[in-house]
Amino acid sequence: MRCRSRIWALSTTTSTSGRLESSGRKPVGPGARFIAFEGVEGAGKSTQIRLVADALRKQGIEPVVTREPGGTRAGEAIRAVALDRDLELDPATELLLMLAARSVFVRQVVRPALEAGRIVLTDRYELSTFAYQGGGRQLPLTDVRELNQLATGGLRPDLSMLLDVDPDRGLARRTRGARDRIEGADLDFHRRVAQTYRELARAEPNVALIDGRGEIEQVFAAVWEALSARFPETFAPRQG
Ligand code: Z5A
Repeated sequence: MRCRSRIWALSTTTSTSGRLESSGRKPVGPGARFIAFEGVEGAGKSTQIRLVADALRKQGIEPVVTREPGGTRAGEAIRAVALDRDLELDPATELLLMLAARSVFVRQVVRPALEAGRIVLTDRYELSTFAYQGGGRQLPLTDVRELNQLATGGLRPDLSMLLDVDPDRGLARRTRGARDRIEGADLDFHRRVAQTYRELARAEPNVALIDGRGEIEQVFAAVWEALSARFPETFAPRQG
């Protein structure tokens, strides 16, 4: 089992309310929130992001909905390479591709949106890298974190919603066609990813662990409750 101290290593926190201002970058706008949705394949991230975005729109708030790897033209091009099942990529190359996509994503999408006071909902961010390339591919987490720090400039989500489902259940939910390069890895890989996510949920700050096994509406209620517990001014508690 991966030891907790490795998970903690180099864990610095710079959420939107943190060091952005003190590091000399433009301050984030009022109301800015950076929220990541995380979990194994089929955990329900895209579904829950759609529901949260719809609920925000009903409150008159238009969130920035995006994903990783991707979210920018360069990032989508990198995604196509990273997930191409006809390519043989070693773990370090895979890591560097994910982080190249993140670097441009942070600079072109996330920071400008936060500076404009927007809510950013992203399908995956740095916990994916810790779980997939650290846990799944078994690259040293200290290296993964150090390189991630370079890619993000230290920008961390205000909250990561970790939708917890067993990988078997997640993979069984999939409805798309052929598996991509990472989806196609063996079940042990996906189990290591899920296990690392659970360890991260215990060790990292600002992670909400959500039971993703229930019906979609049930999971959404838990997601919204976690968001409104943390940001009641933005995610109004639901009635009834
Ligand atoms: N990756 C990485 O290795 N390192 C990194 O740093 C980053 C990414 C950033 C990107 O895949 C791949 O990149 C991913 C990790 C790797 N590879 N894997 N495996 P992605 O994020 O684009 O796609 P995904 O997450 O792997 O798969 P997904 O299918 O999009 O998962 P999802 O968004 O969590 O699920 P969903 O689309 O919301 O739901 C899937 C189906 O389940 C759909 O039919 C839903 O209607 C259904 N569903 C959703 N919720 C429920 C519930 N609660 N009950 C029943 N059915 C449900």
